[in-house]
Amino acid sequence: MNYKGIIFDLDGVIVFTDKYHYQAWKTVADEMGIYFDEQINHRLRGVSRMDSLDIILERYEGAPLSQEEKNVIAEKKNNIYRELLQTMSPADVTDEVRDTLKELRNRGIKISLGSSSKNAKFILEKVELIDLFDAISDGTNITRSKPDPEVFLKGAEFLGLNPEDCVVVEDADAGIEAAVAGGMHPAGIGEARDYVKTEFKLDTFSDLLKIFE
Ligand code: B16
Ligand code: MG
Repeated sequence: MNYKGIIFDLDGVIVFTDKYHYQAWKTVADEMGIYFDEQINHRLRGVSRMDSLDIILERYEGAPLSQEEKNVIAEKKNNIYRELLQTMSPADVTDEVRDTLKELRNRGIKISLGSSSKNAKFILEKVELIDLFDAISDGTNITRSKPDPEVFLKGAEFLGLNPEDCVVVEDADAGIEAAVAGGMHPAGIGEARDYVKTEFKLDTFSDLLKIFE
């Protein structure tokens, strides 16, 4: 099969910002007296900011919060998170990832991002990868979170490709589900490698080159 495009999840695939999400949510949760640990943080992978807040608030024992109050909390978390992202640099991306992206481009494959994050562009700029992407589909152009396929369908559309001509690279099961729901071909890395619906199992990032030979 000759695939024409590839759509990458960001966190957990290209960069690893869970630790920053954790620190930022932890600061907010501590201030509100809400229990929060690494295990709960793990449930936030690939989940949108507001859905992440709802998961954290499952353990909140105060009076119900209005939408406006929730927005304030989410914005506070995001400000802390953005401060932490400021420390990112090209050294936060491995040579393997950078070289593989370049080689995919050399082979004429179109590359898009497909991330739930509204900070995706900022992160790609900080690590100096933005120029390797032909399109960016992220949290700023979607209304529904993974496992809904919207973010990946937009990615394919931005590349001018049909979904079935695209491979999606994901580290979260919900992202694999989203790729399948969108009619794309999921490649799983990390935890998603062995998910039941993963079509291509990646032991390492550069294994992607085998799909595009
Ligand atoms: P933001 P991905 C996701 O990115 C993260 O995995 C998830 O933990 C985060 O809550 C979400 O982005 C929204 O991020 O607050 O920056 O908009 O894995 O889809 O690249
Ligand atoms: Mg991810």
